[in-house]
Formats: sequence, C-alpha cells, structure tokens
Amino acid sequence: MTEAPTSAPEVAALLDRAEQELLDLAIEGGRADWVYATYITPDSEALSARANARMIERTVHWVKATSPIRPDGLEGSVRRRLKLLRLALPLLAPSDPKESAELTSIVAAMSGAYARGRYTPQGETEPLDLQALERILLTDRNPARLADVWSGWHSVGRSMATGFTRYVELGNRGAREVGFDDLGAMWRSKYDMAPDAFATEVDRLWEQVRPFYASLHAYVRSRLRAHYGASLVPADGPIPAHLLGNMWAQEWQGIFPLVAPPTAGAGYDLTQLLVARSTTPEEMVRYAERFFVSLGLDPLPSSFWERSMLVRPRDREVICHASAWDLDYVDDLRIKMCIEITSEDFATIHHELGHNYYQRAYGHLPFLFRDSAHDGFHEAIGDTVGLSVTPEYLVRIGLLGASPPSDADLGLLLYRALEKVAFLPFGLAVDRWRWDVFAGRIAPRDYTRSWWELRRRYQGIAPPTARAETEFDPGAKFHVPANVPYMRYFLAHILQFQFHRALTRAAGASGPLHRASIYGSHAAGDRLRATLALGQSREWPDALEALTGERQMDASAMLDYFAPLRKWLDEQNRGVPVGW
Ligand code: X8Z
Ligand code: ZN
Repeated sequence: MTEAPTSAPEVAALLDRAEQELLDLAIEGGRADWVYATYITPDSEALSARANARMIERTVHWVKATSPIRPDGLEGSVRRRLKLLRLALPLLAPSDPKESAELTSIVAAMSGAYARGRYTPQGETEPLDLQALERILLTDRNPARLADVWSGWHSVGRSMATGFTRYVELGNRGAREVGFDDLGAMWRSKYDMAPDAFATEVDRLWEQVRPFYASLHAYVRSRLRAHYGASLVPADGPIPAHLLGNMWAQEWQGIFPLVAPPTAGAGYDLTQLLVARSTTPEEMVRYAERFFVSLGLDPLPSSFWERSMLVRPRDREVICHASAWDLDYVDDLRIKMCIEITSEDFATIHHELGHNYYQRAYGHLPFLFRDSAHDGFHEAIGDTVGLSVTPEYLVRIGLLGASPPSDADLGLLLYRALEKVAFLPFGLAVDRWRWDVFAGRIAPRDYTRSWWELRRRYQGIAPPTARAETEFDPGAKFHVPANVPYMRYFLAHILQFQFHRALTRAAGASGPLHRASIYGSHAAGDRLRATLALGQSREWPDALEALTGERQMDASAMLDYFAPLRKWLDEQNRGVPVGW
C-alpha cells in the first residue's frame, strides 16, 4: 500500500480518484444487477455477484488506503467524503477475494431463491407466486385458507438458512476489518451520530407513537374477534399474523372493510376507481409523474419509459419487489415493478418515483454525496407525496366525482392508520432482530424463535401455526435475503408526516393535515427540490432543517395528523383490553 497522503490537496485528489473508480464500478455493478433482477438466470446471477464482489473489494481497498488519514485540518466537505467512504455500501467483505466472491454469491442466491418462491395452496392445481399469494391474504376471509397460504409462503425461507448464517459470518468479518463492531453497527453508523445513540433515538421515536399503536391494535383485535370468533382471536393476547390482510402483517389496510367504523367507510375505493377506468400500468405511473411535475420538477426522461420494467414478464423469472434505479448516477432513471391496478400499487409507484426524483436531484454532486441525507429520507419522499393524494386531489385530477363530506374523515384516517401506524413496529422489529443477529446475541438455531419473540413484543402478533426450527421465517421477507437495511422504513414512516406538515404549510394549505395536499404548489416543490439537491453533502439535521425548519426527527406531526382518530379509538376501546 502507498503512503497515506498528508496535505489537504493530496487527500482531496486521492478521494477524487477513489470516487472516479467507484463510480465506474457502481455503474457496471448496477447494470449487472439490473439484468439479473429483470432476467434471472444462473449466468446473470453469477455476473451480478461478480460485479458486486469487485465493487466491495475496491471499496475496502480505498477505505484501508484512506484510514490513516487524520481528518483535522481538512476542509469540511473533504472530511465528510472521507467519512462516507466507509459507509458507502450496505455490505463489506473480508479482503480475501475468495471470501468476497462467496459472500456476494450467497446474497445473489438468496434473493434469487426469494424471487423464485412458489406455493400451491390447497385446492389449487398451479403453483402461485408471491403476488398471487399476497392477493389471497388481502382479499380472502377464510381463516384456514389464509393460514395455508401464509405457511406456504413462509417455507420459502427454509433453503436460505445455511447461506444466511455464512453471510452473517462473512459480512461481520468485512465490517470488522474496517473498524466496525459488526455489520449491524456499520448500518447504525450511517446517521451522523454514534451507533448506540442512534438505537436510543429509534427507541425515543417509538415511545412517542407506541401508545397510539396499542390503541389501534386493541381496536383491530376486538373487530377481528367479532368477525372470526373468540377461538381464533384472543381478547388480550397477540393477533394471529395471517388475519391482518398482509403476508407480513406490516400494513393492515387490506382488512379495512372488516374494521371500518359502522357509520362511515372511506367514502371511495381507489382500486375500484382505477379499475373502472381500465387504467394501464403505464397510466398509473403517469399519474405519479404528473404530481411531481405539478411541483415544478421536470418530467421523467424518455429513457425511463423505454427502459423501466412496469409489468411482470410472462416468459422469465424476475425480482418483482418494487425498486427505483439510476443506472448512470445522473439521469438513467428507471423503476422495476410488477404493477397491478390497485390502490396499494398506486401508493408504491409514488414511493418509487420519490427515489428517482431524489437520485436525479443529487446527480450533480461528488459521487460520495449522491445519496439521501440519511436512508429514511430516501424512503420518505415518495410517501410524502402520497400523503397528498387526498380526496380533493382525486377530484381535481378527475379520478373521483365528488369529495366525500367531512363525516367520512374517520374512515379515511382509519384507512391511513392501518397503512402507516400499523407499519411502525414491523419497521422496528426487522432490524432489531438483525442487529441482534449481527452482534451475536442470537445464535443460528434461535433465528426463527427470536424473530417471533420480537414480532410479538413490538407488533403484538403471533404466527398462526407453531414454527419448527427448520423454518427460517425472516427469509420470507424480501429485505432479509437481499441484504437491505430496514430501519429506514421506520424512520420514513415518521418523517413523511413531518415533511407533509412542513410542505403543506409552505403550500399555504389550511384545514386538517389529512385533507391538505401540496399538488400544484411550486412553493412546496422548491423547498423539496432544494433539500433533495443537498444529497448527502450535509449532516441530516441540516437537510431536515432545510425542509421543515426542525433539526430533530419528531413523531408529533404523525400524532397531529391522526388526532381525531385517536380520540375516537380511545372511545371505542372503553372496556376493551389494550396490550398483549
Ligand atoms: O421495500 C419497500 C419499497 C422499495 S424501497 C417498495 N418498502 C418496504 C416493504 O415493502 O417492506 C416500502 C415500504 C416498506
Ligand atoms: Zn423505497
């Protein structure tokens, strides 16, 4: 290894070289990943694993080459780039090239196994893919069928258990080689504070919303008990995970019809409106694009429409889990999604375009700054726009005839709470589990048992059937085999309400938060664009301040948004046990 540079200009020049090489490798790796994700074969799997190993090897090389450099005396942005280099990837490998190849092959193989997962439910003749199984969880109300489909999908994890154990070992070794305690500590180091302080910060936010979640949980449990009976749903214990309308019980809006207030639905059903107009997948994306354009942002490039994958191809295996890409790190934006005409996918499309607009806004920065303020910001932007999809907005764009009166508000708010508030403890549990796994606090033989302990503790849910040790249930959630950190979604669910409150104010909207929309507001758009354009060049409190005027993440906006619902839930819960 060459001598570490000492003068500030030398350090800057070294970082420039590192960035140039890593950008080239990231582009090459991104292309290999795109081909793999949209056309899974043994060859595309090997090529993607190879490109990622190369990226990791060179990143580790540059981290080691720069680690003797002392940050004092360096200019602020050089110092920040130096710090971000070690945090650029979600996975590092030991420096032995055989081990980095093994590690990236394991991750590619685990995501491939997830994408190829199929189950033939009882009474069916054909194996169904995850989307078809999710649809059953969402719409079917026969508990035996739900339990069958739920268990059938969860068995996809079994084949991953051995690979996952080795991935933990190698990923930890990689993180330790560059000075982190373990891979979980590396993930927690991305938030401009000490890893332990971040864990405390997450707990603080959870405590802000936990009583509200408990209230929603108690209400939903009592309604499900009324529907499914006392033998299936306990009065004061955890809710069976297969009855909540979602494979992972992470969002509960699918059971809205079962739990809707007796006097008020949501006033409209977006899925029905979209289906009634024979909306195509491309038109679904056009709706979302027009929203961003209404804020003063540019339309998507024509290459987006030529290169994106919007529907599941019939003739090949793909990774259907939605994602947003920027292949050249400037403007080769794309999404990859298997769009269905539903309100859930309508929201997910807004989510994905939020990623694309972020990527484009920071494309002018040095490579190490081309990321969001922290990863919760990336996940929150599209969802923030999604919160502006109000009834009034749907009327304005001609999807809805007339806006429901304000007595439909409870229904609207309950629907949103099932989507957003129900998610919080799931968002927390996934990485609470992985942090413990990486730290060695959970042994491989306890993977599934501890997974359910945490799901029960945070979410108050339980699996419908006893889970054998041979099952690896965490593997049945995309982000675990794919090595995508998950705490970002917990943060995003809190931040998006904080962003929504600030941007609707900037837009001059008045009235309750849940009826306010930033559609058409250049004032909101300018504020948003200025924040996105900072990328990762500043510590995240600066970006938060640019967007909201506040420097702390804060769940009070979420609580404000739902205040009328909370009052109503507390009334409904009189005499009903709360907690589990
Ligand atoms: O994975 C996603 C996005 C892609 S970043 C579709 N989400 C999480 C999930 O599906 O589990 C969005 C919400 C949570
Ligand atoms: Zn996302």
